This record gives sequence, C-alpha cells and structure tokens, in this order.
Amino acid sequence: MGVLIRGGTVVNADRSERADVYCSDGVIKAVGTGLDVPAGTEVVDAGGALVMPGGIDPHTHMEMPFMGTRAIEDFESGTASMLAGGTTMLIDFVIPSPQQSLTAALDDWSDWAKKAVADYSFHVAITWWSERVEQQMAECVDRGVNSFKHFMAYKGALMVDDEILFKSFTRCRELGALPMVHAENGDAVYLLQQQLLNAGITGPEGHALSRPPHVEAEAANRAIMIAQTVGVPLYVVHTSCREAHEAIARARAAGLRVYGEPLAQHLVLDESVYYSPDWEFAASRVMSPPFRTKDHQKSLWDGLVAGSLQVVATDHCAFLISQKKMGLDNFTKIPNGTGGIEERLKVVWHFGVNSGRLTPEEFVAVTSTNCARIYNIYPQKGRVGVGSDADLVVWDPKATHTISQKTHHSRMDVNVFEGITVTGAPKVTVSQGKVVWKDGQLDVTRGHGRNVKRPPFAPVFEAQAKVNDRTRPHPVKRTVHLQQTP
Ligand code: URQ
Ligand code: ZN
Ligand code: ZN
Repeated sequence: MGVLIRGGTVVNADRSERADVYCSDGVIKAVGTGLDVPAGTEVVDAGGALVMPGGIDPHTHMEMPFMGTRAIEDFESGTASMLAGGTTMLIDFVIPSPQQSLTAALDDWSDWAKKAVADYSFHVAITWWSERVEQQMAECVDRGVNSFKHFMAYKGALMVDDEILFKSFTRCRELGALPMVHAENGDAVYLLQQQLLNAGITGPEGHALSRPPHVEAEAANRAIMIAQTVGVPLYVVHTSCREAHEAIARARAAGLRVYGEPLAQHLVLDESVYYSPDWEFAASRVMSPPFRTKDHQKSLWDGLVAGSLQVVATDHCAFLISQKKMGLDNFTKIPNGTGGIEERLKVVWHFGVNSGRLTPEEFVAVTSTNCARIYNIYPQKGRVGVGSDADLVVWDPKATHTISQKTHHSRMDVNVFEGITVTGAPKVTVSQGKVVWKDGQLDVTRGHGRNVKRPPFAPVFEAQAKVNDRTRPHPVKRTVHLQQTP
C-alpha cells in the first residue's frame, strides 16, 4: 500500500514547491499536484507543513566498545530515536581494535546493526597498519564502504601517526574512498592530561582544559597538509572551533576539497557546563572535542552559511551516568561521548532557520543533501524526487517542543539539550515508504533497517585525479657532459 503526503510544501536543497508526494514500494513515485493514486493509499495530511528529505546523520557510534565500557545506545534504540527526530539514516563507525582485521570488525558491526529499524551504513576506522590492512580496505570498499576514519587523538588506543595517515590516505586515493579524521593532537592532549592531573585537576573541567582549540586546529591543518600532499579529498569530523574551521576554509579557498562537520552540540552548547558544581551534569557533557566557549559557535554557524562547513552531525555516542562515573576521580577515565541524534534537526532548525541564519533549503542541505552527495548516495538519499528512497519528514515549523530526557527515545539517562524549548519539529517521519513516526508515536519494526552500500569514486575523485595528473612532478631530463680525459 502506498502513502500520499498531501497539502505540503516540498523543500529540497535547491528549491521549494507546493506539491504532494506519492510513495510506494519504498520509493518516491510522484511529486506534484492533483496526483492520481490507487485506492487504499494511506493519506498523510501535511496541512501546510514542509516535506523534506529525511535527515542523514553521518557520525554515530551505536554499541561502540570504548574506554573500557560500551556505548549504551544500540542500533535499535538509536535508529528509533533518530526517526522520532526526523532523521531516516545514520552512518556508523566500525572501529577495529588494533591488530583486528577490518573485515572481522565490519562483520561485528554488521551483525549488531541487524536490529536497526531504519537505514544505516558504515565508515571503517584505520586503527593500525599493515599490508593486510591495505588489502582489506579494498574488501571493505567492495562491501559498500567508501570512507575510512583516522583518529589523530586517543593516544595508546585508537590514535594513528602521520606515517599511517599518509599511507592510508594514499590507499584511499587508489580506492576512491574518502579519508576522514578526528583532528586533535593526541600527544599534546596526553601530556596536558598528565600535567593537569599532577596539578590536582581531576574533574570534568580537566577534560576541556586538556583539549584547547589550537590542539584541534593543529591536527586539522596537519591532516589537510597530508591530504593535499597525497592528492585526496578530506572530511574533518566534529569541527568544533573557529581555528579548525578557519583551517578548512583556508584549504577550500586554496582549491582543496576539504569538508567540515560541526555537531549540533557544538553549535549551541558551551564549555561552561564543565565548571558546573554538579559532577554528573559536567561529566555527562564530556566528549571530544569538548564544547567550546560561545564565540566559537558564531564561526561554526557562519561556516554553514558560507559553505565552508557542509554537514551537521551528532557523534551520538551514549553513556549512562553510571558509566561516566568510571572517571569520578580522574577525568581521563570518563567515557567520551554525548547524544543528540533525536534532537539534531530540531536544534538546527530552531537556532538556524528561526534565527535567519539558514533558509529551509540550506537546512535541508546541511542535515541531509550535502551528506548524501559527499558519501555518494545522492539522489537515492537526500532528495524528495521521483526515484529517490521514500525517506521523508513532514516538518511543522510552528510546533513547539521542550527537549527532555523524560520524553526522548534514547536509552541515555541524560539529555545534553535538556530544557531547551524549540519551535519546529517533525510531525510525521516516513522511512522506506512507511509512516514510522506520527502524532508523537513510533511505529517501527526491529530489523527493518537496510545496510546502504556507498559506491567508491564519488565525482570529486575524478576531478581530483585530473588535478593530480596535472600537478604530478616528472623527473628532470639531464645530459651529463662527461669530462674529456686530458
Ligand atoms: O571521538 C569520537 O568521535 C568517538 C570516540 C565518540 N566520542 C567523543 O567524545 N566524540
Ligand atoms: Zn571523534
Ligand atoms: Zn565520533
């Protein structure tokens, strides 16, 4: 049975139009007015609301084993939460433990994700290096992975050095896969952590103090330099501060294909949380990079408007307070991560569109379409158009909602956006052509999610290859005049 979304205004990244949308068999079959639909079609009355492509969150960590524990949000609760917030697809990170084969780790995450109620895809992290890793990157690409993550932080755990970055980026260029970085100088963080602990600073404020903005910016610049040297695009995850944004903006102005990803959390929350007298409140906000001072938020918003930053994500990596208490006496032991997958669209709409920073079309671009384009799944995803997947959100720009842990669908016992009242919320979410969120109720099915394969060699790789050919140095031809022997 199909679904007809009637009476709405379709908003895509490029334009908006008054149109109805008819979906069947999980695909958008018609967009227009006066559509002729089969008897028995389910009708959703948009009532003047906006009909947008479902959000795509390219940065999540469901069930992630990390820092001696495991993220509490699993693929079922995480994908259900995202549908309640109008997001219809996530891209999660497969993180092989050092020396673990990439494909074995991909098998693990693929098994865990089988319980997902909506679509997902995977990045794979490069946490160690060998010829076997190089070979297995090709196997991951064959299995629909077109992006590889590199942690420049988390020394002694996930961190890789510049030589591995260089070799892995080179492999990414050969495979047509996008390299991604968590850009913080892990050595500087480690040494700052020791200094702070020795000075008796053990609370969550130590986390923020050990990861200042310039420690992030240095790594962003370094990763950009390596990508430029290798000749490959680069995606910088959770760009949190002005200095890292400026590094990306400089690179883009110099013609380099570098993408930046601010998080909903960094756009609206600030580092004062770490100085709260309430340890649980402060520790529940510990993530890397940390929330910054408010002045950095303007730079991130300006970047989304200017196009120097392209994608808003959440880095949803959820831990309970009881797990955060692993670091009660030592901030370096607090599991790093916060949530936001259900709140992302509401937060970006309220603080972005209602404030006039973003148009509705730009909102769609930064929460869905740009991500689909960068990860080479557009227009299957990220567009309300004939032939695209029937992943949609009917957005009521007038609806108000106060964010709270008491009403969210995450398994977390804290919501970092607690108490924020937003205007603009998802009225209906459609996933694979099925109404899954309506009237404040979820109607989801465990296992309904699909693993969305993402082909390598997105269009930028073809352009980049031409740049590399044009700029490749060639050996200088010389004639050596041998000295005539006297
Ligand atoms: O660094 C990440 O992206 C993962 C480990 C989630 N945690 C975090 O603090 N960002
Ligand atoms: Zn990270
Ligand atoms: Zn992350």
